[in-house]
Amino acid sequence: MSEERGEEIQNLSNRRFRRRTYLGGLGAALALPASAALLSACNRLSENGGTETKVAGGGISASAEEIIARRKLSPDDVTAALSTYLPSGRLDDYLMFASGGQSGQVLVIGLPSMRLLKLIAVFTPEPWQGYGFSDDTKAVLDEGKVAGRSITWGDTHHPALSETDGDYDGQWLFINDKANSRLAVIDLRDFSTKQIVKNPLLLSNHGGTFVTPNTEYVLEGSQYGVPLGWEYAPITEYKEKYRGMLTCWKFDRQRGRIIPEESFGIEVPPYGQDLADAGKLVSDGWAFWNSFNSEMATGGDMQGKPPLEMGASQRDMDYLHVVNWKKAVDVVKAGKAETIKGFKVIRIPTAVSEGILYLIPEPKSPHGVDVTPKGDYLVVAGKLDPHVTVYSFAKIQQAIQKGNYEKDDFGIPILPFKDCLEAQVEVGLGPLHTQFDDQGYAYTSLFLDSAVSRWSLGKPYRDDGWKAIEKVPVQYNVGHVAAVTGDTVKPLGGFLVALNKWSVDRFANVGPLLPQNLQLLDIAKDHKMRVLYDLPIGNAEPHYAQIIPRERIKAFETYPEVGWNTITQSKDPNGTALGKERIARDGNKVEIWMTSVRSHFTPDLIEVNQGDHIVWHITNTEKARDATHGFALPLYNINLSLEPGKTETVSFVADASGTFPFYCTEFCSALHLEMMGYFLVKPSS
Ligand code: CUK
Ligand code: CUA
Repeated sequence: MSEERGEEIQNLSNRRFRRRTYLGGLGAALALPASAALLSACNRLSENGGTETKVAGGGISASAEEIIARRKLSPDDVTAALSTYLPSGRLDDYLMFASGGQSGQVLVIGLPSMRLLKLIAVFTPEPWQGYGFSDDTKAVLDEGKVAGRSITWGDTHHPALSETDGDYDGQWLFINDKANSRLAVIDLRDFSTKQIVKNPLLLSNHGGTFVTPNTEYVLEGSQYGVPLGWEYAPITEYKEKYRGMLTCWKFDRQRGRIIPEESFGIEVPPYGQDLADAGKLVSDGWAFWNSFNSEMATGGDMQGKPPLEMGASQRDMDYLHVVNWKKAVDVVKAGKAETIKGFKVIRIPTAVSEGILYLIPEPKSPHGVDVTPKGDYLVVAGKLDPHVTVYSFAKIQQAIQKGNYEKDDFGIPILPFKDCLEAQVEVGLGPLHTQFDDQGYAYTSLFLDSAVSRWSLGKPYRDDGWKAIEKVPVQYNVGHVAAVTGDTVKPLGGFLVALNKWSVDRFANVGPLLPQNLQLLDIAKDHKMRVLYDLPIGNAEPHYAQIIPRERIKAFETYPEVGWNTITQSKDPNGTALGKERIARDGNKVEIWMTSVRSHFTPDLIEVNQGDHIVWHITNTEKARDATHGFALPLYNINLSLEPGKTETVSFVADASGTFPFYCTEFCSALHLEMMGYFLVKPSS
């Protein structure tokens, strides 16, 4: 840009900045609740001057006042907009990793702007990332096969960022697939999925993924009971044969992989285990799962029995499962686990005799259990009870020591409710999930009230005791809430996102299947909570999310070296440097080492015979940030993403003869359209 032109723009923007703003007199007239600082700043600006400003192009620019009037914005709308707006080029302070629900993906959303930054493909093939098209990513998806069958979707619920000392370290992300009891490992160096593990004994999970404070284990609780290994058993044998299982998956940080051989399960009754949380600090070594069907209802509504959900809501109490996972690790090491279908399982009697498993009554059909930042209390929210119930970890330990407990039908000790209870706080209708801030407040979603409750934790968090403070409506039917690092030992507060199930009237009508509504709330300490922004999610139902400060994520800008294998995160033996491209034939196997760089593929002309086995390596030799190429091959259903430095391999049989123009699918350069070549397959006869 010339200096002259630069100055011109500078002057223009100064003039615009000084322009009269709406708040000058309007504020007083409307008795704005907008902050006084904002008002006076705006007043100062307006005193300095400003009439309407001519802008380039000859039009009159609208003043802030005019925009507000034209768009019918209330003062609250204006402060909300100012709280979330990011000028182009300015970066969000936080990243939110939200589950992608039925899409089988993870959504990455910037806060406070609430802009969608990325979709991470996890359980579902995804063309933009070439996920499920290259040999390596196909192999990752194949790890998730169930009894040899490819599953092409996932129901992701609970993302878990890896933790060091109970706080997010920004290195790894885990997420569960509720539908098929699977887990995935995502590497945050490149935001891509590296591993899927299938639980060999279960078909559904829910209370996962949750990590232990140093990510030693990734926890996964089953939801719907089945015989372990899911072989057929008559429903009349539910109590005898059906079971739940709490699985501790060993995570090896060095290898960046879950190690199934070092993982194990703890057998539990078929009580419909639900959400979970790992203990931390004083409760490190323990983990907690709710359950909602201690009645062991099995439905049969057409056989004259109560419908399942009624059967499952008959008792006043269900059971919180209290698990000493550290002791369980020792018990497995001592050889006291059984092996079922190749997987180690601690059976119920062993879990009981070793002091690994306890139950505590909890109010009817609970959903979330959340451990407070110091690890000293557990907050359980019962969907059918307007209170949150707070258990003291110290009291639980005392009750265990005391030892005079009843047992359930499976011989598991039931600790007396009253002995473990610290407080109950009436927060509103349908409480589900709780997060925490840096002020000693807790935030609980209220599904039935469509609201978020802010309530205060008692000592040692706050002196005002356990009590409800305020509620703010959200739109509508909130499931989880996520606050900044809101489930760690150091919650930062400031923002909270309500992940709402229904959006009803919030967005333009796009037909009967409506988007979800993720709402950003300002929960700063100095004022009442308020909703700032609505983000429609139009591809699935997110459940849980976690929010981490942006600077904790140290992702690659480009891959570290040209010829990089993104699964091994090291040099790929088939990485190809410029000038080293080649095609080799060995019998009917044709191997291609190709490079891509703006704006060509080398080689750009390949001829093979019908029936040849093709092994095609492509290395993007670009070093510039964002210089991604794509690779599309028609008919053969191939689309790759080649980020700078990446090497991908795709293997297939050239079983269809013909003339196949391959091309780059990323608009990478002025000659992008010319970035193509021909793959000719000569008919065999
Ligand atoms: S569940 Cu979805 S709102 Cu899977 Cu965490 Cu509670
Ligand atoms: Cu490379 Cu377009």
